[in-house]
Amino acid sequence: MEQVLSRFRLEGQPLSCERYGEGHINRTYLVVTDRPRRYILQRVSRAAFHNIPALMRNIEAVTAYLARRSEDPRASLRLIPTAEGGFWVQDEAGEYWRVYDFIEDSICLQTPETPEDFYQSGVAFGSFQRMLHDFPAETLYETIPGFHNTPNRYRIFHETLRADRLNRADGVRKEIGFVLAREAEAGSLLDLCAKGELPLRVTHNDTKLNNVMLDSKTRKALCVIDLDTVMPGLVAYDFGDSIRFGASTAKEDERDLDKVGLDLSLYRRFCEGFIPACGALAKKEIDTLPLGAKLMTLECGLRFLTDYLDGDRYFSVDRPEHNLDRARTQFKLVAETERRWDEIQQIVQAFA
Ligand code: ADP
Ligand code: GN1
Ligand code: MG
Repeated sequence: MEQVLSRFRLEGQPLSCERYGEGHINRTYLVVTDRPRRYILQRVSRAAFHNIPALMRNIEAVTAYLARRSEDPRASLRLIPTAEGGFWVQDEAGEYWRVYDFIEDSICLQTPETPEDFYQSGVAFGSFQRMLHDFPAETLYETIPGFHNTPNRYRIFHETLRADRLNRADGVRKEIGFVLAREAEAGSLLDLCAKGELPLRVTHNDTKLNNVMLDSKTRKALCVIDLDTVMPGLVAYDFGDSIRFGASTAKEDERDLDKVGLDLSLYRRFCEGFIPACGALAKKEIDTLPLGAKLMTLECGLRFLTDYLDGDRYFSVDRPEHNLDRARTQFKLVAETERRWDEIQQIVQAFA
């Protein structure tokens, strides 16, 4: 790690470098130096991303674009240049590394402590989308092709189920039945997009609450992080993924499913932050937000279940059934979404 760090233009000498945060994809370290400056060092996941130099070009372009739009240096991620020029290095094992400035005086939450926190994350992700409204989307490389293409996620699921490498399928027949019963709906957002009824925008695509930083003093939205999946997408993806994670009454990997439900007051509070911050959304876009929340939750559960069947090769896990526990919380949330569909429609339609 020392060798990797020495290739970046850091201020001061690194004193420590320790694992940090709760992301499921990259390997993140906090670097403390002998100056006041601290940094985030990340090893970018090669399991998730297949062209990391192109991914880094996206992030360079997006962060530079955002930095020009705000005077607050903490309002956008800042990449640290390398001694060789550029913003990433590759080590002898072929791993790719990057360094960001640590965003000081900020907090990153795993669950909202108050409805206001969730509202602020809505403001952050909505503003992010609005600020990128004029960004030249065609210059962005698609870091994970078909990232939110739910029918394609089903195709991968079927392949993985057929292979059943670890003979885990028999133990999860109920979960398999749950996803199969909902396969017909999977393409509904993409169909509307293909018919020209929903516009493609530049979206974040991974809008979990722990991908946004709040100011620790004011608790206002500060900065959106984790830009690996910024790609053209639908507004319903960003709305949906936020709701999936933040409007749940339990953590994503809660084992006691009785604790997992939808908090509709949080759902409403997120709408209040996100929808106005996006700027002008078409009526059809607003109408499809609840569907986005349902599909993003179903898709995420499907991805966790697929990874469980595949031997946990994509998402980081801390225990053998971690991905299965995660899949189950998502399916419980989908079932709750179906049960409370009319109430949800009422909440969202107030913004149409
Ligand atoms: P992953 O793709 O694995 O989720 P993230 O980029 O989201 O990786 O980083 C993981 C965690 O590290 C975040 O949830 C956040 O807590 C922390 N983090 C990342 N970048 C910064 C930063 N620039 N400043 C402060 N904390 C950060
Ligand atoms: C991953 O990287 P992280 O932890 O913010 C994943 C998301 C999932 C999420 C589930 C690139 O997000 O798509 O929704 O886990 N990111 C990628 O918690 O696959
Ligand atoms: Mg993250």
